[in-house]
Amino acid sequence: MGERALVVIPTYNERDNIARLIPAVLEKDPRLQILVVDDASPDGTGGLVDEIAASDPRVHALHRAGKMGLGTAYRAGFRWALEHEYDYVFEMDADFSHDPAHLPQFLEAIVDADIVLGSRYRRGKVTVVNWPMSRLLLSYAANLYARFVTGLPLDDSTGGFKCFRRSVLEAIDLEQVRSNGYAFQIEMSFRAWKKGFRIVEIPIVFTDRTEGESKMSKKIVREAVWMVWRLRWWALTGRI
Ligand SMILES: Nc1nc2c(ncn2[C@@H]2O[C@H](COP(=O)(O)OP(=O)(O)OP(=O)(O)O)[C@@H](O)[C@H]2O)c(=O)[nH]1
Ligand SMILES: [Mg+2]
Repeated sequence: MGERALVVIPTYNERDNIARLIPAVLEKDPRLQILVVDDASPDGTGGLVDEIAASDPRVHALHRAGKMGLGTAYRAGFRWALEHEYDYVFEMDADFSHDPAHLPQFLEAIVDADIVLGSRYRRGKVTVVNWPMSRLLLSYAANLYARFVTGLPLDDSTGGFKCFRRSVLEAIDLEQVRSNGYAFQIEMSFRAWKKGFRIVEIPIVFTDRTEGESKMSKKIVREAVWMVWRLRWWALTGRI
């Protein structure tokens, strides 16, 4: 049997986006399949994905009872991917900030890596489109801060467009992963880095969402501010 890759896409009220995104992803490579993890979106995203999944065996849906955050959605998706024997597992947003055109580049890079990260700040070059300056500065500063506190040698540790080799997800105890917002991205990469996995960053062009609403909150930022110190402490005390 050939290689298979699962693109895990968490959704909350992304009805219009997901209907366009699914075909755009699937056409990029025959190895790609999709798992949408929907948190009972009030706009009916989950039902729409069920309809698409019913007629396309490459599309799958996982339904959760209510909005429980990005980190737990990904962990549920990762477990599903491991149970169903996928070789590679992607994280991807539903809002077209992550351009499906980059998917083949990830599949190429993962051949020589354990994790491939889509980087918005590769070697100091910013490839973000349409963000207000305030948001760009916050994100860029958050990355400098995370690198300073944790030592994780990445240009973009908070980005959410990534690809994991199956063995990475098997090696990380997903029950132990604590963060749920942007910190989730840092925590996954940090745990993998500490275990000696090879992380490669490829440049991506990140475009701000044009449809649907943002779920970014102060709570998510606050979590990340504290979480990096916790990660550093856990590594120092041998828990990671
Ligand atoms: N299942 C699930 N998905 C979520 C949750 N929160 C956010 N998402 C999805 O996660 C992805 C990223 O969320 P976004 O709202 O785009 O977050 P962001 O990219 O930081 O912010 P904006 O693009 O500015 O809105 C999107 O596909 C969301 O629909 C959640 O609690 N549960
Ligand atoms: Mg977004």
